[in-house]
Amino acid sequence: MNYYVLTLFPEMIQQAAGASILGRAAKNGFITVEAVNIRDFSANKHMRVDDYPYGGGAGMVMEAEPVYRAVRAVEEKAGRTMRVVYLTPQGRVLNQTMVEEFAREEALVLLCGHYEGIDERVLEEVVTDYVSIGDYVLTGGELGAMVMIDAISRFVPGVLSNEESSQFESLQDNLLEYPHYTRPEIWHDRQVPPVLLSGDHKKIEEWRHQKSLERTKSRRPDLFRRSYRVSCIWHGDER
Ligand code: 6GU
Repeated sequence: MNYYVLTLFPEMIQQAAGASILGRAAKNGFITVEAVNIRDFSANKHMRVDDYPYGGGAGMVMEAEPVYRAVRAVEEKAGRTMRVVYLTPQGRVLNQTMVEEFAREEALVLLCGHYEGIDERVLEEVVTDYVSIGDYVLTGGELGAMVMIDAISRFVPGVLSNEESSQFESLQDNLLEYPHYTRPEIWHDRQVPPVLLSGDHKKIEEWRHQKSLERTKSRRPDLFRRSYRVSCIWHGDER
C-alpha cells in the first residue's frame, strides 16, 4: 500500500509513520508513506497557502490552487489516479468495515486540512471520500490520516507477523476481547481467574466467550445490541 499524505505539517506524519510496526512495515517494503508539503505547491511568492474567508468570519481558509497542484503532482508521480480522502469532522465516521474496504486499494491520497478548512471548490473537484475519526474536533487532519494508515496497514499482507495478526482482535464479531493475564499468579491481592490455570481448554474458551459478552454488554451496549440482532437474524429468530 502506498500512502500520500498532503499536509502543512509533514513532520507529524514522518515521525508517527517511522516508528514501531508501521516503521518496520515501511523498512520491509510492505507500505510507503510519503508526506507531501502542500506549501511546496504555493502559487504565491511568499509561500502563503491560506487567505481570508469570503463573506467574513473568523479564521483562514486554505486556498484551492496549492491543494489542487499537490494532488495532481502526486497522481503524476504515482502514474495513476487514486481515491482522495479528505480528513474532516464532517466526514463519515471511520469503522472497521470502511478500513477493510480502503485496504483493497493499492494507493491512497490522504488530504489534511488546517485552519477553518479548505476552499470548497477544490474539494468538489478532487475529493472522493470524506472521513472523520469520531465526533470531536481536532486542530487538523494529520492524526486522522495516521489513524487510517495504522488501521488499514494491519490488513496489508506482510505488515503483521502471524502472532500480531491474532492479537488485537478487539472487534472480531462485534464483540470486545476477553481480559488477559500473565505472571505473577497473585498481584496486589488479586488472583488470576482459576479457570485459566486449569488446563481445560474447552472451559477456558467458554469462559473467554462469556467474558467477551459481559464486557461488550457493559462497556459497549451499542455494539452488544447490534451483535445480538445479527445473531437473532442468523438463527432465524424474529426479535
Ligand atoms: Cl479526520 N479531522 C479533524 N480536523 N477533526 C476531526 C477529524 C478529522 N475527525 C474527527 N474530528
